[in-house]
Amino acid sequence: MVFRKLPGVSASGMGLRLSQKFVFLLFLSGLVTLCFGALFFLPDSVRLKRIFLSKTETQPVTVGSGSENDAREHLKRAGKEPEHPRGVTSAKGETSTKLKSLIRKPPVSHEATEERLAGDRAQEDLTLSRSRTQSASERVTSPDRGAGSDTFSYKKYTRCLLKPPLGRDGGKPSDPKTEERRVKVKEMMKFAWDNYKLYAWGKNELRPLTRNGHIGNMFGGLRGASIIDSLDTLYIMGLMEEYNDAKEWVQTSLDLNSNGEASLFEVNIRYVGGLLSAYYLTGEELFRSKAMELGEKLLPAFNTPTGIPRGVINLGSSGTSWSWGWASAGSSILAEFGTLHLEFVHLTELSNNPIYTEKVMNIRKLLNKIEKPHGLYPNFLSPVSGNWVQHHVSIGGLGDSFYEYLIKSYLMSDKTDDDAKKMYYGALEAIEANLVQKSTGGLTYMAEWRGGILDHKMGHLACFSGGMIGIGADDGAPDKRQHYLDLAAEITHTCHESYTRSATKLGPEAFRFDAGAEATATRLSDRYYILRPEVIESYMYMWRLTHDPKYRDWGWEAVEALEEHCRVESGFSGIRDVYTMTVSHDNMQQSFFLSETLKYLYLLFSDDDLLPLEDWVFNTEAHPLPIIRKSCLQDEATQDKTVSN
Ligand code: DMJ
Repeated sequence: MVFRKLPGVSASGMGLRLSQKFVFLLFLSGLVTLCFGALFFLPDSVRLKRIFLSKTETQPVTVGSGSENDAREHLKRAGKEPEHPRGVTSAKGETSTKLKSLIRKPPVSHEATEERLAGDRAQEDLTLSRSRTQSASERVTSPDRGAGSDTFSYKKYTRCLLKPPLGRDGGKPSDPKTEERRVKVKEMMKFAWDNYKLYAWGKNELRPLTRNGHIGNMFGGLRGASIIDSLDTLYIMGLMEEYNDAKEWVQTSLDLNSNGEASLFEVNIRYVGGLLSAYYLTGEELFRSKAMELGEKLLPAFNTPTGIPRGVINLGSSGTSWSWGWASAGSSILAEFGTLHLEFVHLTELSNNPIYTEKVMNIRKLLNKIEKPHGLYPNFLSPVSGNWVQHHVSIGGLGDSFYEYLIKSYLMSDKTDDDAKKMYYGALEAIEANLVQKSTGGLTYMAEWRGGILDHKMGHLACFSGGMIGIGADDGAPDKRQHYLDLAAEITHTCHESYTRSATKLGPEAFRFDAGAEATATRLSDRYYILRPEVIESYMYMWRLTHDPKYRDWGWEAVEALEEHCRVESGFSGIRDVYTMTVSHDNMQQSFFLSETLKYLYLLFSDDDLLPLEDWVFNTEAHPLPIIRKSCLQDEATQDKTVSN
């Protein structure tokens, strides 16, 4: 017998019409969604919530000291000496010899490339012209340097630069004294690198006194932080043998399949930033694909009710995320979720996947909308409710690079990102009205704000703000340009004072302007220096903006102090007390020393055409990223398509 289906009648024979069944199913799925959605609004302590939701949405788990600056800040507040975080995770696989033999290429000689370029350059004007046929930047980043590059993304970016990334002669300054200083900085980099290679290869950082490697717990199971952080520094310094070793390590040993718990912020600024900038400088596809792979692993951190990411993420397949255990009420940190924009926008550029930009734009939208006390941005925000958790405002630790990324987002967008511009100048206005102070001795400084009460202290981390205010001086109200340049110079001067007022001529972690103190640390726990870059970073920007020779002299003072007090037999080490000449070393060569401190010093003693600011913005770990010239990039894409057709 053949059963014929009657229209509108269920084949199951339950007697329900198809349309009724559809309505019923719709109702059922609505009910399930509603119940599940309601879980988000339950307090974190409710057991039901913990059963149904992954760690991502439940209460934060303490993971010890968190992101580098914040953890230190936290420890300081607790009145403890900073301790370098320790963590144990599984060791990564060794380089296979087979793979090695496949990728080993003769090292590219920086000098040879430079020589060839010098010949090319004689025939052309290397000023602002961008040639359609073969641009200056394309010649600088020649195929020798970019073997295996993804020609489409890479070429279109390099063609849209106004100047060759490495300048006429690798940025070699014309006056011999400056060149001598630059050579010295390059020697410091080689010394730091060689010792890392000898004693800590593949680990995250070098312990120069005990001559071993440090892994820490900031990067989950990721390894080689010093290698990734050094790639671009080695490249711009022309340390090509070292650069090639680093590149080979990335190819053979950088294992992104780690299962550890990492700081979203630190992985982003050091690893994603380092890989992106290595890609943009060299055109090596390897760096691009590693950056993309890692970027994707960071996305689950944004799975919160507001889209504000949590601070700690498991890089394994679970993708669970947590807030730092020490961050009040499971909050996320302004300087962490506010320091993703530059890298994420570039991840979208290179992948054509809008998701990265959408994630950071969502953060931007929320911050723009939310009410701000006196126009200020507090450091702690709940990723669940989207509200501020505390009213602590700081341009130093916990807040710092959020402000930096606002102005740099604007600059990196070729000055088209008006929201970033508005937010930056709005924030700066509020900072000036509430935080900027003049000491009795006439020093300008940025105090911290605790719900309306000023704490007259400035962290070393806050010293980046001289450079930040400097690079933003041109784009605020036209009548404020000089005012911003003056403010930038004053802050940089104050930070220099914090160095000159110490016995070692290195600056403390935090200095105060109360109880008779003027740019000096009063607490024992604030007296350390861990090879931080911020003061030198501001010297570099102020030099580029003003060409006042004092900034180069101040940078040289820092070099001499680093050599005298931080250089040990097997690398560079931080010191525990900048006020005593019998120094005690902390046995740690931070990866940011290679990525930032030495790079900024090198740039300070180079001509301005080495990584010109017209073309590049530096992420907060000093990794250069190119300005995105949308219309040029579109033209290039059309042109590339026409050619390939
Ligand atoms: C770096 O990792 C970055 O500059 C970050 O924004 C702040 N702290 C360190 C250097 O001090």
